[in-house]
Amino acid sequence: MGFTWRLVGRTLSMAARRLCHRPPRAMPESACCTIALAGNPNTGKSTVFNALTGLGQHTGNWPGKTVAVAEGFCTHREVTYRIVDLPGTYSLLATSPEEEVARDFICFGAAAATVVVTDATCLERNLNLVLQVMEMTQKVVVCLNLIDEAKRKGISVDAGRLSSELGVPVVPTVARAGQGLRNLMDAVEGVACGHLVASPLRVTYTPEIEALVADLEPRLASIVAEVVPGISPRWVALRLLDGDGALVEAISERRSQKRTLDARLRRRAHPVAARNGIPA
Ligand SMILES: Nc1nc2c(ncn2[C@@H]2O[C@H](COP(=O)(O)OP(=O)(O)OP(=O)(O)O)[C@@H](O)[C@H]2O)c(=O)[nH]1
Ligand SMILES: [Mg+2]
Repeated sequence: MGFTWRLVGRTLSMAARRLCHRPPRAMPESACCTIALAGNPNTGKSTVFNALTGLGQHTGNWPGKTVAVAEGFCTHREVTYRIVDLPGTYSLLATSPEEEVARDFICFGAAAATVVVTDATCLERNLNLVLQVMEMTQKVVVCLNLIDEAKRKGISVDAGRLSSELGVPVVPTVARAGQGLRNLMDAVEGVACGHLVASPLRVTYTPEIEALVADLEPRLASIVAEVVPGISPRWVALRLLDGDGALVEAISERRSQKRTLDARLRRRAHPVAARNGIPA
């Protein structure tokens, strides 16, 4: 179910959607939430990651894969974020170990926001992944990197227009010079805290696919909300139609693990509640 630029172009020219601003709801001081950095190879993800996290990074292989994932911490406006630098991928269809790791992290990593780092000199190619991430989750920020290179090549990108077309924040940066990173973290904070509510542009498929999705999506909604909150049931329905057995297995495995854990916690909480006079 790949995308073509024609589809992207047609979808982008549909009615622009607006970001909805809600009154700021402060995060508790020193709270730590996870932010994923995704993007095509060579778009500057690690440069953004290094500029944000500085020292104290940790790099390790993803369990069971020889794919490196780096993590570090960044404090912005008194909130500490765990930043995870994902491997570069052109898509999230899980056809390579890198795609699988990036896809699984966005799906199961409980990230408060995913930043998609894009190359402003070849945006067309990068928007494919942006749309795929937006299909998975609403909590997306687009980092429009390599703005200096784009300028050098005579390319200018209207970040405001792109943001209203996509329905998610778009922040221009020159990561190598550290430019725009404060704005990027402001947008991340807005999306992670929930005071910047994105309404990502939705790709519409053929009527046959849409009819199947309309049937599956409501039936998946409660399982998805229980096991992978924040992930779109529409995206899970599309993966089911794509025959993605590994994803279905991963979701059902996590569901049974969660239920076992919940039952154990209830059993442990029961005597404590009884001692404190709280009915079970
Ligand atoms: N001119 C310019 N170069 C940049 C910018 N950001 C990153 N680079 C350069 O782009 C190259 C690739 O940067 P990386 O940070 O390694 O890219 P990446 O996305 O992590 O690459 P992979 O991990 O291989 O997918 C490096 O040479 C960076 O110095 C920028 O804003 N402007
Ligand atoms: Mg890198």
